Amino acid sequence: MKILILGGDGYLGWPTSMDLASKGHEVLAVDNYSRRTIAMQTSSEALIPTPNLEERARIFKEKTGETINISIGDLKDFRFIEDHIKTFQPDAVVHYAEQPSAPYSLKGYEEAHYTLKNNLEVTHNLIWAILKNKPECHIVKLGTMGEYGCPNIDIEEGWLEIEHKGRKDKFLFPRAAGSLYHTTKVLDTDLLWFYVRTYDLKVTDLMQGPVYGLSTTESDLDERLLPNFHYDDIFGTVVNRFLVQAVAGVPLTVYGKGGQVRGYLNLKDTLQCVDLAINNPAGERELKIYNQLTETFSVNQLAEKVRKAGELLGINVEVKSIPNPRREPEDHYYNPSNTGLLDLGLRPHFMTPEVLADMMEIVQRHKKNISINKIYPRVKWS
Ligand code: USQ
Repeated sequence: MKILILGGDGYLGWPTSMDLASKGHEVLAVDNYSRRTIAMQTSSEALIPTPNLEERARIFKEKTGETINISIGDLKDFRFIEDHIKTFQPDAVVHYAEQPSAPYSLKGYEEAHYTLKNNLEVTHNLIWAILKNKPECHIVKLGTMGEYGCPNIDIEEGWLEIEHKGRKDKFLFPRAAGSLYHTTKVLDTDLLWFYVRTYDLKVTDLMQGPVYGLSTTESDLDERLLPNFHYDDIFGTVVNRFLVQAVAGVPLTVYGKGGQVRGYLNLKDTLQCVDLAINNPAGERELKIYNQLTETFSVNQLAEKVRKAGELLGINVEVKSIPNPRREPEDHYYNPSNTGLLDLGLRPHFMTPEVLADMMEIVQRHKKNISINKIYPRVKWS
């Protein structure tokens, strides 16, 4: 297939580009380096410096013989995205091109405005570029489990059947996001759903939990092919942060009571899920929604897992609760359904102490790059 990856330089976009190119697809990866720019502006640079996209594609070609085509530009410019859809004529688009950090979206007015504008305009431009130039193209959109919040009922996969006063109907599962970033994802879903039911767009929305990991088949070929690995409070997700804190000898920063439960998945499983979504496209007027997670843990359980992984390497890991910079439930019910992708054939890589210890070994090799200043939260929710 011809596959366009939007946000091809990102933590998920780059490994996805390599994975799909290795499977024989014709891949075009697009990015405007927004994450790299924000990382510099906020002193949140990744642990391991990564070459730019052109250079990464060159190294990837050298190692595998496969090609990843690159284009650098801003998808907020409608003509830029339209040109790519017109000339490349993709069968599928994987849309990661969003400002993905919840803390950044709450930093101040400028950051909130940028997140809102970027995420919604890019999604809307993509929709129109597809409708006008390749309406049968399947959009695989990265959503987030955070759209649902933490409801006191089981979380279904995207939809909920409701019986009200003797009548039944099916609706999008209620959304109640915990940050402005997560709210932009809710708005994306609504936009896509409108265009699906009104213009026959084909969309799969992947509701993903926090991802952890570094290793993929392709990134294992050369350290320069590793994804951007963040441990700062802006872009670092909790598991990746804890592993760096453990190596740095900083007590793990459990926010508040640590009873916050989320659905996690290994980076390798993100790649499987995207592949499964591409190979099982939504039909016309169908918005397919999958909950993309493989296991659920509280923050305290994660900290314990990292402590055990540290033991395997002879590292003594301390855990210390700090005041929660976020406004979120710290002790709550959480039971998301996730059978859709498993039924399609997803084979999860679970979070064992060995898996975490392998990651810690990579982090140890780059220990000199760790800056303690980037670890503690710099953004408060209110
Ligand atoms: N947390 C801590 N200590 C830390 C960092 C985080 O206790 O040092 C807690 C947070 O308070 C939260 C949980 O860990 O309760 C997860 O936080 P996170 O920073 O790993 O995840 P989040 O901000 O929700 O966002 C990340 C990605 C985002 C994606 C989302 C999936 O940055 O792009 O959409 O995970 S989900 O969380 O399911 O919405």
